[in-house]
Amino acid sequence: MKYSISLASFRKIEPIESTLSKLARQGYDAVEMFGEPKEVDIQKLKDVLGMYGMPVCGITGMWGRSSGEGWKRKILSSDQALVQSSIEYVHDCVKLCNLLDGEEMNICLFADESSSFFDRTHNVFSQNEKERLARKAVTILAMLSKFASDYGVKLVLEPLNRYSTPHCSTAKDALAIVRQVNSDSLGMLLDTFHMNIEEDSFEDAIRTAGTYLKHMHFADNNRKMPGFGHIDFATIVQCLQETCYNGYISFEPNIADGDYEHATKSGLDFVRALMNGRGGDDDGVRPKESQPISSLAREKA
Ligand SMILES: [Mn+2]
Repeated sequence: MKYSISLASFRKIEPIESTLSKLARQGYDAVEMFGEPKEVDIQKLKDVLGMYGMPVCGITGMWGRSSGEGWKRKILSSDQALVQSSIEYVHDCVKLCNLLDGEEMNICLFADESSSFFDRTHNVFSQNEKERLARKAVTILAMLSKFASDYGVKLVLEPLNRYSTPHCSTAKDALAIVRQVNSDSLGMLLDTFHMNIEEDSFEDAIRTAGTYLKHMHFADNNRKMPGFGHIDFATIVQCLQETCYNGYISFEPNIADGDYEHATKSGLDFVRALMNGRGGDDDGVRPKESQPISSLAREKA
């Protein structure tokens, strides 16, 4: 299994050089570069990646609220100008991916907030509207995957969750679109954080994606590194092994400050141990961030 981590997790707290200098010693095979092509000095980036011997596995699309520009990255907008700029955004990321020798970029499907007015908490969203937008997604993704294929890049459709976009939030939603596009250059990405909110079962979602599953994002239910929350990664890892998944496990944690080296190292070690058939809850491998406040309180009491 190959392990990667998303540089998007660190971009607000420090320069890429600092992140790579810390991660280079931790055992990651690659990094995901964040998709902000207009902010990147490619030669400088290639130099620093080369200095730390860190390959790029792909580009993390900065969709939705993950970016200040995210509001205009809406492939399913009813505003044609926004659709066009979203298409150009993907083109620019695909070119960046190619220049960095990466293999893939994730696509998330956003539409206009106003046209998708719905009850986020309960995910009440009409099936008709969902199908209408899925048809639109198929047309655009067919064009984008052809473009990506010309650059030797694969697109991977990533379901998110109801709080960011309702248009593609489960493996089933993504599979319906990917099947219709029917291109070798379009696969699927499943993200454990989103799966935890939307899927009936981690295993069913992974089996639904089947051979279309080309990339995995790993974060715990609280979006910390795996092992720092309550997602059952042992079951997920076992299912990935049973389905002969051979893409990257790419970590996508929320990182709050520069003091993250324990988390990024022990989260990776935790998943690696599960892959190697160790690391159950009873053998002490599960990482600890610090002693939980509740147990300190109990000791004092
Ligand atoms: Mn993700």
